[in-house]
Amino acid sequence: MKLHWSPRSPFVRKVMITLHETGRLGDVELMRNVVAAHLPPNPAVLADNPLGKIPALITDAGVLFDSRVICAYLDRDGVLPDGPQAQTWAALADGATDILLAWRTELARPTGPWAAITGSYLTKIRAVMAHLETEADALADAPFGPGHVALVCFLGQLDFRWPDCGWRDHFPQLAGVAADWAARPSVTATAVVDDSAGDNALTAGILTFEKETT
Ligand SMILES: N[C@@H](CCC(=O)N[C@@H](CS)C(=O)NCC(=O)O)C(=O)O
Repeated sequence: MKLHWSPRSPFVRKVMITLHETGRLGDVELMRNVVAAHLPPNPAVLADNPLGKIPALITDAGVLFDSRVICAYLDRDGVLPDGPQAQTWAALADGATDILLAWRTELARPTGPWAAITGSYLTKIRAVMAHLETEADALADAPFGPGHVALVCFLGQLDFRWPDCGWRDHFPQLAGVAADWAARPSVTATAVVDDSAGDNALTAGILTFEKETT
């Protein structure tokens, strides 16, 4: 199998964690691709995924996308316990990750970001984090599954692009369970790597959490 891959992509990371957890890492050849919503679609990716997005997995049975489809395919033997709760956590995490990516794109807009939409993103991310704080016990009690995989990648993206947002101080229960996930070999082995450093200052100081949410 071949995977359209980037070390910076939170959605690709879901696939990489799943490959580690299922012991299938050796079955996949990684193909480095640069993609971004505001760049012309990468032709190599577009040829396999008309949406121009990664991850996309090339298998003998055809090309698979998106990350949730790929992860389900890779874990067809059920190593990571799945179910409606796990999928709901995955949907929440993926939706929040979509927001973080769209927010970055908005901040890169040459004419400046549209304040109405970045304000909406901020409100939603705060709501997601407040919700996850209330789910911390349930997350800790549930076996590590597809929802946890997606949450690791969402929180990893938050740490990668908004390293100073201080979410651990505001959401200590979530920080506690996230620290347990961070110790898993699949998670440490897939830490985000910025192989084109230089634009991280773009988001500095934009995302903060309010005292009321603690
Ligand atoms: N729902 C998709 C989202 C994938 C996605 O947004 N990937 C980003 C990279 S992390 C991408 O390919 N962006 C390029 C674009 O939007 O054109 C999934 O779960 O795989």
